[in-house]
Amino acid sequence: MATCGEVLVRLLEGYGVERVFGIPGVHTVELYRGLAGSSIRHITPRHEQGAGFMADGYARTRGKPGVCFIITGPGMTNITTAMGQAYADSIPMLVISSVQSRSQLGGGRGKLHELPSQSALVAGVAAFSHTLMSAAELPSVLARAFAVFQAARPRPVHIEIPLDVLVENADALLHSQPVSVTRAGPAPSAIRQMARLLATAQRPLILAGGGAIDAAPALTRLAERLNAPVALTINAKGMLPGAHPLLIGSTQSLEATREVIESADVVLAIGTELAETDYDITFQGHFKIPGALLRIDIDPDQTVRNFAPTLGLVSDAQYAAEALFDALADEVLATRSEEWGAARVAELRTSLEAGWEDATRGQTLFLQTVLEALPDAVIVGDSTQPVYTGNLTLDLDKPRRWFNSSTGYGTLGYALPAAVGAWLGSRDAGESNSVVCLIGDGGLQFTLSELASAVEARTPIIVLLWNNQGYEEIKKYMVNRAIEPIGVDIYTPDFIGVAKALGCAAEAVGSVEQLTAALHSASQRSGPTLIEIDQAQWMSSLG
Ligand SMILES: Cc1ncc(C[n+]2csc(CCOP(=O)(O)OP(=O)(O)O)c2C)c(N)n1
Ligand SMILES: [Mg+2]
Repeated sequence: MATCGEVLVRLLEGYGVERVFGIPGVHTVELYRGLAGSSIRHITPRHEQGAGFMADGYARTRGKPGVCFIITGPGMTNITTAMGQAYADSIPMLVISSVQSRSQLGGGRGKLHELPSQSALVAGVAAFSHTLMSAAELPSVLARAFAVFQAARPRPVHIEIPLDVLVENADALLHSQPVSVTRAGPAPSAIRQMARLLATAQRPLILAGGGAIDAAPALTRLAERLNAPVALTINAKGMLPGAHPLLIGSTQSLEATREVIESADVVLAIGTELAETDYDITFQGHFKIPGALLRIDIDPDQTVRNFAPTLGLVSDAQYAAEALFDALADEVLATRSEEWGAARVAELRTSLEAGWEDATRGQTLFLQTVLEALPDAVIVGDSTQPVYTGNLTLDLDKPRRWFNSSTGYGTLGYALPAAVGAWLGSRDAGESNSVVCLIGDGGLQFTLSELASAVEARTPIIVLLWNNQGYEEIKKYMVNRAIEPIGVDIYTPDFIGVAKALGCAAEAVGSVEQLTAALHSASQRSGPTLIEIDQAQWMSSLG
């Protein structure tokens, strides 16, 4: 006989799942019965938040949902933060958990791991949370989950399986097949209208977000045909390579870039929320789009949130960008001023670069040193100084190579477990990128124990620890508001000693040369390395 738990594992294999992240407990052992004989490999973090962040990093490099097996109660409350980050950044994640037996749901009897309503608690950070009331429902609820991942705005999905359902006989389901759904394409009439508006525009401009990363080739052709400058969100970085003459970068929160966007007469916003962490990171307000606004998004809600469009279109970004490019072949383009397009972008970039402060320059040099030593690196960032800087100053040559928790939900501790997941996802995708975790001394202390998971999973991630002995970003906010700093000068341990004790290679570096040498050695290892950079020492080494 096959149990519901065993059939679940087979169905997940059918959907192409290669890894699950989880910490087993008495309530989930039945999820593991089918795992040993399957092709799915299990990764054990040290905390369920780590499982969620690993699944998130995995999804971003693999381009497939990250899957977690989680115990009911504390396991699920632990993973909700990671689900919140994935929800905010539209990352596909499947969280499968146990829950009390059907007859005891909501019983309040004080059973082990019991919550009043686990599903209600998790529903706020999921596309949906479903309680499987019989094994027979399993194929259809998995089909719903994968329909979200394949064809809707990707987000976490939670399926909880009552303990008695988990062991139900599910022989009848052994031959169920995975279902596949194609994303929606654009309505031809809307494409014609948008193409007409873009063709008559004199100063068109494109704002692209993480929802559009698979549309990179089509969008690049479109931008080139229109001579339209392109601004990318953090999650879209790399859609246009750094040297592309139409690439503005990701500086939408800065005044000079805002002036360019304000002078555009038609703005195409595609796969972007137009939200605070990409367009107003210093919380000043005043981001404006006075031109006609064309919005394309897979999520109908998102075509109208934050900025009402002149025209909104619900579609997959790639299909829409391709259709727009084709439709423009039938249009005569308005004569464009020579001062627009590449010329305007070059002027903007020169003026922005002239204004970077010393700290920004020093941290940019730090990031460039990393990319020179490891040109293919995927850089997974936390919420720390050099990540904020890179968000503004760094351009990548491919998408899925720069992402961090400074955006969206903004969770400290993300980068270490997410880097482990990203390394595994990169390997499962058949790529051989180095994976770098860029994290502060505060952020690292949230998930430091995941260094042990990285050792165990044999992931040779390179953890770059930016140490300034405190929560510097928050200290700055306090000082700027004349609040006496409290709670921000934290005790920082001997990270090198801790990392070594956890089984990692570790060293401290203080200059460009030392960093380059340390990165080269780290990239030769089969396990993780921690490289500590003292902020003050780094800045003074630059003279
Ligand atoms: C879970 C969580 N708690 C608190 C914060 C608030 N917060 C944002 S940045 C920051 C400082 C982080 O310190 P560190 O990682 O050392 O980076 P630094 O600012 O010093 O470069 C804090 C406490 C947060 N973003 N997430
Ligand atoms: Mg710090």
